[in-house]
Amino acid sequence: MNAVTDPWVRHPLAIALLEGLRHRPRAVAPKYFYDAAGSALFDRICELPEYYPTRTETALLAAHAHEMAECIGPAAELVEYGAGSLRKIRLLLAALQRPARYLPIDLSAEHLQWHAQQLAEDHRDLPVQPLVADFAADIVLPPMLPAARRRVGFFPGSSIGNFTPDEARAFLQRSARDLRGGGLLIGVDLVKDPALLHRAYNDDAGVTAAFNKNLLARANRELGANFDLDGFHHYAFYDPVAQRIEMHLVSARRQVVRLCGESFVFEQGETLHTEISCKYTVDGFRSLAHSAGWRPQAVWVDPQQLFSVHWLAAQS
Ligand code: AVJ
Repeated sequence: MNAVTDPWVRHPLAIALLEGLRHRPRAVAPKYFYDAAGSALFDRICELPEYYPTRTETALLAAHAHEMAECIGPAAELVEYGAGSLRKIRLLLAALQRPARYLPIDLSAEHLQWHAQQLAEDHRDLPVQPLVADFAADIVLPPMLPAARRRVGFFPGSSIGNFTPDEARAFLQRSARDLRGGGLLIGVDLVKDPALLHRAYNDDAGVTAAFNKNLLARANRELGANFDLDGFHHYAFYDPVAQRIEMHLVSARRQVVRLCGESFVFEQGETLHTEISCKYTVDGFRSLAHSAGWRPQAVWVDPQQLFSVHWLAAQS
């Protein structure tokens, strides 16, 4: 039989990597971390002692779920951006009045399907409609259910930090349009002692390094590339001027990598930029949201001021 191989040239990861490797400085968007292995590694990051965001935000959601549910109101449709393992939504669901539907959006199709199934089994009356989509661009939401009163976004984890402030504003403008008449509950990591930030992205167990290198492992698995995972150093640092973490893979030596029939020379010390994670002050984020057409309302911050959760109201 004449077997036809995958149309790998049109593979989104192939397109992004080829373009990112031809460009200087070399860069690939962080959304490509999240295949099934990357999503599992990210779940392990969330459990690390150094990685405070997940723990802190989860505690805020647990402590203030009823106030948040009050903001969201009854019979809301919840749209979650970058739903991951669907853990945090459970805290809100426990406090919400008659949620009309839950629409988790994620790029990692298998991971999303599995966790959506688990959630649906635990919430028999809740319609769950997973969407495999990239919210970095326009998304098309299905029409609201007739029984729903409003549509509310949930964007936890400070994933908005993966966008530059300009890209974040563009996302907030698109979501303000998609969630017209509703609101957005969004988690935002705060500026803080750089040493604390540095530790959060340089854990002792090396899970963040493995997560970073999973991008290369993924290229090897899915695209037949030949990245040597030991030939690259995980390097993450906080830039206090730009108020962001930058994560890189730094070539340990001069090497040549083959990808989709093309050769790429990495000089010693040359980097592939894989992620930014922007941090905000509470006021800085509120004014960004305001400039994107939202009305910033309640904010919840932990006593150590590590993390913030914002309720933004949309125009009607
Ligand atoms: C999922 C984007 C919020 O920026 O902290 C964790 C991803 N990268 N450790 C973050 C991440 C390295 C995370 N976000």
